[in-house]
Amino acid sequence: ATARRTPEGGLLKVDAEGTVYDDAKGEIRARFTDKGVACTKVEGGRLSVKKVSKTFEFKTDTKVPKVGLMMVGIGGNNGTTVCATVLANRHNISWSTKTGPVQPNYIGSLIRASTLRLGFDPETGKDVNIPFSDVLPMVHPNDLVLGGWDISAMPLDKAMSRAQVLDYDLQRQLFPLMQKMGKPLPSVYYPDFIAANQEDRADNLIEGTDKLQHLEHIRKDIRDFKAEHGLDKVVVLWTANTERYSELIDGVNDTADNLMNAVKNSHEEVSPSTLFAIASILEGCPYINGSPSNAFVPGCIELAERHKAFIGGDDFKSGQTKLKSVVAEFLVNAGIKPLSIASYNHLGNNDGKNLSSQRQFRSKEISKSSVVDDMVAANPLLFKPAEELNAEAAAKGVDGEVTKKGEHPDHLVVIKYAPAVGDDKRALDEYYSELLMGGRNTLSVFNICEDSLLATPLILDLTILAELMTRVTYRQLPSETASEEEVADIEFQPLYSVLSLLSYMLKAPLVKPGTDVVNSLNRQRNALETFMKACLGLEHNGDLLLDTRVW
Ligand code: NAI
Ligand code: DG6
Repeated sequence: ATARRTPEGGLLKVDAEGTVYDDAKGEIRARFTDKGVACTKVEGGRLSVKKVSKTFEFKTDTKVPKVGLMMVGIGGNNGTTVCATVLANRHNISWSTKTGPVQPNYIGSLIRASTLRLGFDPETGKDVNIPFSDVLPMVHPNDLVLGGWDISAMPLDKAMSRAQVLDYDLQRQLFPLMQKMGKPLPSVYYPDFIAANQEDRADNLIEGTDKLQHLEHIRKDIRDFKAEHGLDKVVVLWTANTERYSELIDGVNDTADNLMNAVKNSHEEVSPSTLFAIASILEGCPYINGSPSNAFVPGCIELAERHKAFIGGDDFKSGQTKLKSVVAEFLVNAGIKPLSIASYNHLGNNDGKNLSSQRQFRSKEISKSSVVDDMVAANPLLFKPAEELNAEAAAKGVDGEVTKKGEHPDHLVVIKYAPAVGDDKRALDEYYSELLMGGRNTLSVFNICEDSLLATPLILDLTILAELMTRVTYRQLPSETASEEEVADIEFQPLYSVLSLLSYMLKAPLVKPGTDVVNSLNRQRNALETFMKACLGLEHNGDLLLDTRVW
């Protein structure tokens, strides 16, 4: 069912003022008014609250292009599992396990395996839910052309076996297809960025040490891949090893120009993941960072803005963290106060081996730790904000600022490498919370994650959504009722470069500088639903369901 195709011409046609289907041009244009509430602090700590709104027109190009997905780290567990999953679905390969036959599918994909509530049936009053993939024209994962780079030269059929993720009976049938994919393209390897224990894998390298030449090499790889397969678009996605953080150095990676100079000078702080980001930006390809590194140094974000290119990151949010963002939000929104969140996991795949090195672990620790920050900050009734803590300290006679961070639960992240469990990561989380009248609550969760099987659908969703977002342009209108003549001169423009709408799939979402990160999984999903409906001129259905509440 998850591999079904949207009926020709789309599943739905919106019949609403302001929504126009232009089949000749291959576009949907839709007006949407974004309504909000502006709250300004006035004297006495009160809030002045005003309704505000902005009207936009979205234009979606409805022609689904031929898309290539180039993965950096294609020979790894995620990379090979993505290839195997797409091939198994494309060729409808089923396989036997000890519990019976299994059909290929895209379970775990928001786009392919989940639905959203579009509205209700006026005859029955019942909800009408449709697959995400049917809302707007999107690439089908079976149609993605796959390729990419790896520092390991192992051919992809053998690399799939090395990963030890998929059942043998499936691997056996996939061998000839994976064999046809050959071996990964050589990549750049700057040993200081990943763990020393990865060195024995690095036998497939772009020659030399000149980073500008490396950049040009990668750009050419993208152009060649596009030409060879007759592609309209390429999405580049980093699913290679977690790198240590690059040092942020003024004059090196703080601006786009400085970053380009740093590449020219082969500066040691330009990481492979940043180099791939630059190459993608310059080739006009969306670039997604699936690992927790700071590939998107400030200069890289500025470069993307300058080229109106699309970037998204960081770090796939697959099992433990997805659940944590839900449980933490549940507790805080229930008015229960988490005092500590202690997360432990052990895993035995190559990712775990790389993360057993301190600097690479630190990158992961940062991304895993940030996920509850906004929920905690949203509830000053439970967690005192920094200003309150500083005021309390001042009242006790302490001079100056004591903290920049408000009250926060202790948050511990431990990762251990245990080769025997392979890709089946064990994740344990303990939420220790304060209850009514001094009570305590302990919630323990044990989760066996099957890491690459959780990450693969995310990789497909990120690719499909990033591509879709390249086909949506917008313009802001002077009013909801502005006439066609009044708006004729307003140009459509692409969305902002940092695709924060991808946050649902990412642990440490990259957002427009200066704006808030939203970690709540529900809010992230709502944002996506609302955006897709807005492209059709539809209001998002809240859960007010007034018809069911009134006579
Ligand atoms: P893996 O270790 O199996 O695969 C990574 C691949 O990248 C390896 O084949 C390695 O040879 C290659 N590589 C390393 N440096 C490279 C470079 N400079 N250029 C090209 N290739 C390079 O790891 P896995 O499990 O596939 O994970 C990949 C990344 O995704 C890691 O950073 C991991 O932390 C991240 N991630 C994985 C999740 C999961 O659930 N599997 C979830 C969240 C993030
Ligand atoms: C151990 O934490 C390895 C990591 O790469 C994770 O498996 C990965 O980041 C997924 O993490 P989570 O928290 O989303 O399950």
